[in-house]
Amino acid sequence: MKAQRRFVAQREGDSGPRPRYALEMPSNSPLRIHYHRDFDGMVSAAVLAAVLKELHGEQATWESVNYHQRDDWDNFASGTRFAIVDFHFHPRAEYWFDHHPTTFLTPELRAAFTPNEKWAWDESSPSCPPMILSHAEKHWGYTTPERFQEMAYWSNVIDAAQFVDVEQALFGDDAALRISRCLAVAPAPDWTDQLVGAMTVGTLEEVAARSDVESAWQRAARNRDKALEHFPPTVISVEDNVLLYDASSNRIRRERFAAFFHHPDIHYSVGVIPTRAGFHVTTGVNPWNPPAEGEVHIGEIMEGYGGGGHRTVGGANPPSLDDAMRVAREVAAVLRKAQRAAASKTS
Ligand SMILES: [Mn+2]
Repeated sequence: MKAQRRFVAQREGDSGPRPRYALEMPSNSPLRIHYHRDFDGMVSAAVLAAVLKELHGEQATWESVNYHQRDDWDNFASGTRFAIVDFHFHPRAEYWFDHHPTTFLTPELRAAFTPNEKWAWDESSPSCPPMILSHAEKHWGYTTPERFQEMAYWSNVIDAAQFVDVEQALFGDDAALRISRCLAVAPAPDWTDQLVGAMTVGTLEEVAARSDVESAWQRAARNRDKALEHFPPTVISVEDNVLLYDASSNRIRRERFAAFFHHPDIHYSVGVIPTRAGFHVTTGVNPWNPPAEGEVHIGEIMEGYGGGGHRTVGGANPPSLDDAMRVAREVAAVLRKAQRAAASKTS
């Protein structure tokens, strides 16, 4: 890709390389890996950095990406050599790996992607690191060390919420789970960059044993306990295996699986939570007690409210709190109706 661009630039120019192009494509600047700031994104960055160093002597740097950087995506990282992992496709990315179905921001970007030696996309992968490792083995002759196999395993568990039970999801103290929980209380925005650096050379146990990780974990665990205490008063109703809650107050601490911890018998939860800009309706199947009958596609239901998602989890951002509560009630009603219909069929 880099070589092609130079070739085009020289043909377009009247004679010799154009300064504009030299600025856009600096050949010997370090590669910067931009990664999604969550556990599997961090592991993805560490894996790619370590692989490229081992195979090519590439001295990459890394920095997390934020969703707001999508706003000017065409000019993202302009004039730099970069890779993107576990985040949106960019045609100027020298290396790109992602597993998100929503990775292409426009149809033009979708059309610009074809799998190649340095780009891969697999929607069926539960997380991003296993994709990078299998790509590196297949295309680049890499041999995956045990510590990266372990990180890839935990990336799948965490990113696809494949926890054995709600207790592991909330209280699991494996090194990967401690690191992942810490991210909610990161002491500084560039803290994850430091942890990625630690992951390029150490095991999960070694990263989790850092004193900054240990003290963040203590704080995160206290927050979890408070959030679990805060949940019961937010519950509006539990009917037909569907729980509806209102956690819109920003004085309430939230924990992703609190509904299933307090009500392990339910099949679905529907709730309203605050966001930075407004309110979010979040809907999900209980991963540890999915409905045997009457299953519906949550993402499709949420699309009807301007949102989206997958079969088992989805959300929408209605314009006001009143709208968010109305949407949550309607979604709960749809789920309850499907549950009642299934129950009457089987009885
Ligand atoms: Mn991710």
